[in-house]
Amino acid sequence: MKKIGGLHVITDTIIQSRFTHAQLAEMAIEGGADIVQFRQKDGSTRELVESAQAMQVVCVEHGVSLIVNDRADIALAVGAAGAHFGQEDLPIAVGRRILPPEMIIGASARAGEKILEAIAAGADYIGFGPIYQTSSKPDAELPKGLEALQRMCEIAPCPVIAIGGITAETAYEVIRAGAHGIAVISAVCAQADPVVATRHLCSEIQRAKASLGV
Ligand code: TZP
Ligand code: MG
Repeated sequence: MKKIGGLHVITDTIIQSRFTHAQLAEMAIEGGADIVQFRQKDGSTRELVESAQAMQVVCVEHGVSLIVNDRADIALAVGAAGAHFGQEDLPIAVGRRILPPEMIIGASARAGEKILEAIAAGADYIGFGPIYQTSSKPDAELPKGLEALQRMCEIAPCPVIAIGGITAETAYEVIRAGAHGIAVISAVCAQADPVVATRHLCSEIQRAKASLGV
């Protein structure tokens, strides 16, 4: 069984420019993140490989999994633990065909039937959102809310990672709604101290899981 952690921190150098991807990964890991995800929508392939490679060095050093958003080639090139594909990215079945079976594949799914399709095609976990309003993804859909998340978690035969506008104030209710974990950008990358922010998120996730007895 592949380990899909409870806190995925997605590194972002657009919403903030104080830290590089690798520095953010280092701080997120120090704060307790289970998975860090490299996500960069522009820049040359050369630049992306270099940033992802620097993150992978940090991840290997600390025994934390790196997931690369969208780019199976970069995930393979740097020896990442997995890749995450959105609904406009590589189809999950194609990703599964070109990535080794031990690699984690995450799939964004917007609706119940998409979850089942993604799992049938080989996804190991589902990303669902945005749960709340987000300004980190300009083309994000309208917020789906906790009730939709709860329904998704009931349908999904796999871990569901909730995303979109989740903060330390809302992490508790998101996990209580049934999510296996959360993925965040601004709640870590845009905070004054990303290490402290990550720690706070971890403790809220743990508090929610303890309240559910899991
Ligand atoms: N996919 C759906 S919402 C989102 C992505 C990548 C952005 C999440 O960023 P934040 O800052 O945690 O709302
Ligand atoms: Mg994408």
